[in-house]
Amino acid sequence: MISKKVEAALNEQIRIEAESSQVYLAMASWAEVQPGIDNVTAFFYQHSEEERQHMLKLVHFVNERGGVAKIPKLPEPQSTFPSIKSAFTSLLEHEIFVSQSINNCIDIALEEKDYATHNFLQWYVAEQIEEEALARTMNDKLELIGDDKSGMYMFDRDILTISMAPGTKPVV
Ligand code: OFO
Repeated sequence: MISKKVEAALNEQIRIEAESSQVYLAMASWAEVQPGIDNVTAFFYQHSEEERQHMLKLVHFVNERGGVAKIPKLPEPQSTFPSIKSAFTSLLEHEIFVSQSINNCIDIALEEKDYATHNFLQWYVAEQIEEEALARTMNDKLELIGDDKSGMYMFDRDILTISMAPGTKPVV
């Protein structure tokens, strides 16, 4: 059984995971109408889908542990980006924010001596380490590429492979 405090923290995390899914869906839709970045588009769609799975995992956990999961209302996400680099910078910043929010949930679980929730959240800790690392790799590569069109061509060609490299996680 989870306490009201843990329930509230996990419901806030449900909102954040749902928002992440929306934010990346908006990036995917924006990317889809930009020329020549089909794999970047696929990456954002897959990432959005993953975030939805993260949300669902929390919904089931809260309900199974005697709480009530809340399905949140979401604000409209940013729908246009000045560049591919700026979309990936937002992605990295967003992942850092999500990691902090997971840490906050863990602090509350420990305060409440809720070791089951603490254990459950370790999956999210590992996930965030991988996602932050992946987002940093993407940003570093885009920094190097700058305005070079052939570099961008290769970035799009390789993005799905990069996202499955050792030390990062598969995006499918
Ligand atoms: Fe939910 O994994 Fe990142 O944000």
